[in-house]
Amino acid sequence: MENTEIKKRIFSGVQPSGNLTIGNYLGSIKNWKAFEDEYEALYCVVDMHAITVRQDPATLRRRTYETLALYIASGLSPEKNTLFVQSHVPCHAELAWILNCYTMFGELSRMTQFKDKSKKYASNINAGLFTYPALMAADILLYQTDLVPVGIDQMQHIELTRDVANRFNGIYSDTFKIPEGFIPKAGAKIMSLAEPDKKMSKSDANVNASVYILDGRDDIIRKFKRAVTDSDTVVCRAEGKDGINNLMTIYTAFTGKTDAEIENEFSGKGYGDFKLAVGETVADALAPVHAEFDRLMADKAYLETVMKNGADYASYLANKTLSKVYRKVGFVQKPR
Ligand code: AQP
Repeated sequence: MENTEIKKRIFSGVQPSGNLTIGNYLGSIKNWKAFEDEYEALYCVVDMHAITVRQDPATLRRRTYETLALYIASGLSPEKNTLFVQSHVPCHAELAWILNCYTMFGELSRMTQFKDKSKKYASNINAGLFTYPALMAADILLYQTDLVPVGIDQMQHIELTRDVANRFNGIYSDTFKIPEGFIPKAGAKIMSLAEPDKKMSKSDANVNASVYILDGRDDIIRKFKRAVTDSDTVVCRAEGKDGINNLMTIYTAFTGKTDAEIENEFSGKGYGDFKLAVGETVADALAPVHAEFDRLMADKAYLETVMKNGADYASYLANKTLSKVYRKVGFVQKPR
């Protein structure tokens, strides 16, 4: 259904590049439901971004379905939100090419995600990894997006999107809405349980560093029990206590409790009690997501209907922007 009430528009997405972590959940998906009534929202499974790192084709296909199922299992209604797969809407690739021509080499070279991933995947530093932000700018700008809810790690790409959009608008007159990033209050950056000075990532080779949304209860609790902390014993937020700070952030994101309330709850208790409480809380919160996920994955036909409807509507919106862009840059319209 087209946005006839002129609600503000939201766009966001997740790469099906691994098993989704509670970082992806708390930094993005979990917060999306709150926008459902106030905004018109589009959420994409960004499979084209995922292939900037080598993916096994069968696994990528499975994870694309799983990511869509997780969106719905996390509470997003396909009736109220447009849920779709990026490669089903060719306008993303088409606009990305154009934006590549308005994004500077120097800008892309400064992106920390590119620097980090070039180190991590040193034998496959492909051009797509480098121009990833131009594709992300296309994702966002195609829908004349107002707000992009993301974790902190993606803010640099949002800034670049704004710069590219302003540059294009400056050359050709207003074409793109300038989007704002939206960072959640709690959970904007969840750290690795094994190396708490590093972001938790779905592609981390150490499976104990990340808690996956679909981890079973026992695994979740075990991973939190093993979480790296420090030699202190008092549960409180302080500089140098990266591990405990991270666990407090996770606990807050799932319970809404403030730091003072957590410190009070665990005063006189040790790290062991706290880690167990965090593990149990996370496992309890994710149990209904697991049940709904299993139900959805058993109904591929339903997921495919959601995908198709989502892509049809997204294509309709995206084509409007793309044809405007084609006109502005001077492409000749194909004769009818
Ligand atoms: N650790 C995190 N804490 C909070 N938010 C996070 N996000 C990712 N990790 C954390 C947010 O999740 C959304 C989807 O991320 P993405 O799949 O587009 O890519 P990413 O940021 O590169 O996430 P990963 O998990 O680290 O993936 P890989 O390992 O494939 O690179 C974004 O909103 C992101 O901010």
